[in-house]
Amino acid sequence: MTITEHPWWKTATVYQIYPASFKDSNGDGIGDLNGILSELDYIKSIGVDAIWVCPMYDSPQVDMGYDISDYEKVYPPYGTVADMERLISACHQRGIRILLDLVINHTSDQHRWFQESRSSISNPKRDWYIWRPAKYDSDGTRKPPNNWRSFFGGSAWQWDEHTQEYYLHLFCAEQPDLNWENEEMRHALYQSSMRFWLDKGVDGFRVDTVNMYSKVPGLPDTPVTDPNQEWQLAADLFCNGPRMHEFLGEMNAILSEYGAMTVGELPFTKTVEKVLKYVSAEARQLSMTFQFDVVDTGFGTDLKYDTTPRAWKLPEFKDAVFSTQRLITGTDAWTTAFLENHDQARSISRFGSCATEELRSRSGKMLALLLASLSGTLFVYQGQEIGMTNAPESWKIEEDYMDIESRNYFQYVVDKTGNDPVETARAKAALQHLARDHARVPMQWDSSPHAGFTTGKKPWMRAIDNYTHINVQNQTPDKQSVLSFWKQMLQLRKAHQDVLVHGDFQMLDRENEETFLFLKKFGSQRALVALNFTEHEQPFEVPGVFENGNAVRIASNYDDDVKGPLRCFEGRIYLGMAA
Ligand code: ISL
Ligand code: CA
Repeated sequence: MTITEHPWWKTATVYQIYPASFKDSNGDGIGDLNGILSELDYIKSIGVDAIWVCPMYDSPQVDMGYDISDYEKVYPPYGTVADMERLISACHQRGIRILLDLVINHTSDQHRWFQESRSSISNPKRDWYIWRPAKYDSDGTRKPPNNWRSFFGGSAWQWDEHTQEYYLHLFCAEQPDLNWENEEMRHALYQSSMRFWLDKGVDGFRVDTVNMYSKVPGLPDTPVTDPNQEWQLAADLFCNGPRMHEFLGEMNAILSEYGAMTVGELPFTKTVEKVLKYVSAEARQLSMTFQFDVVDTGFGTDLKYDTTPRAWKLPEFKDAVFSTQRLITGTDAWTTAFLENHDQARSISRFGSCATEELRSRSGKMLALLLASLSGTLFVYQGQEIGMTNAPESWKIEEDYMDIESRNYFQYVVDKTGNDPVETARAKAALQHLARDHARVPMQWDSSPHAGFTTGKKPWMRAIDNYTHINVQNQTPDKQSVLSFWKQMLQLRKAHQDVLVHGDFQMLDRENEETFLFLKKFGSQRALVALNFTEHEQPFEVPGVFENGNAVRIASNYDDDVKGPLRCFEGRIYLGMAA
């Protein structure tokens, strides 16, 4: 099959699993592969086609497994390679495809390649990572080679006493960046990280930070955008570098031997022309990418958490959706739809409301309806299907938040402001709204202690107390639950896949700050989607987009088919033919 005919992944819904927090099978408080295996029938029952398992490789877990010390081993608390083989075949038996997370911009500093690389300047693997001599100030103070900031705060360079040079780490110091300029490294990496698992039958990869492998030659300073900070965000210099497409071409040659699909994470890439170079079928680079436009809504411009809760207006959100949807209009490219993953706070807390149980359920269904009607491959994150929420304000950053990004940011604000109460309270509010931690809590299975995630005494991360009423066991038999609604929406999406999955997106009410109306078009088919993003009734009339004004309401998060105003967080889909 050529890539331009319909491969399986275009109409697929992918369910993302965070191994540490999905299900603990042996009571040690850490989720594991056998836990995933035990819930495959549940996953199948949602109506998804594939799972994406976040890194389950051996790792010191400084960044929750995105710091890999051995691509060919499993982190022992999660299980073994044999458990992975069982999981792969159990998925396939059920007709579920399985994607792994490909993290190859960096390894852990505990990977044997880095251990060798740092052992001496003349080691054959020295050049497998990015080493540079120090710079010195006029007064002789040692300085890193450039002014780049790491994503987790501080300089992106770490001084190595032993060999008296710096190495580059775009993420934490325990995640040294691989040197993709070194061909020998690249081929060893493809073998260990890709072929090893493709040979075991995995169906593809979610590719971590896929646009950072090629950096601008010479690694120059970036212009100072924030004079108050010593280290600057240098995304333009380490994203989408000159050799990116050559490297992806090499990878694609291997991936296509196996017919594997890829979904690459594409941060800091906003222009359509740049994105298309990664996702057009003809370019043969990646099957699709994750654009950050939608999930970045409300983030601080320089530092993600330098913001306040809900610092966005609906037109911005709509523009962000449009920028990802438009990728497929008049092109041979493909796109994705998602509102959550392990790096994002919960979508109901960000874009809906959890002020009451009624609002949580209503807005959660409205967001499900939105996602089900967007074009591209749909990704659902564990817990999203039951409408899980952010952790409450009572949680303490220092005790209950576990993520290195959250903790480092909070410490940065404390240090920078001398523990100013107003500034630290603002930082806390931003984290309560946007931290990655909210997605990483234990999955809420039932109302038993720790949400039924573990039979042990203590999960690695605290469960959110609302598990007593928000859980899989409650929602499964309840026809009105968020879970039941998700199941209906995924079926509906399949039943109308031409217009819902493949259709062209047209925005209808960009300036409106309360409602979101858009049209999906496929041939002469039309689907109108109307969403109320507020608790209050909003005026609405079906616009004149349908032939003879004939349209059938095919979905809503309210039972009765009312034509007039949109009620509290109401969402509707109407189907008809073009006027
Ligand atoms: O960090 C960012 C902004 O704050 C993003 O732009 C970042 O590039 C992106 O989220 C990368 O995330 C991935 O790689 C990280 C890991 O911590 C994340 O969990 C993973 O999804 C490092 O491997
Ligand atoms: Ca376990």
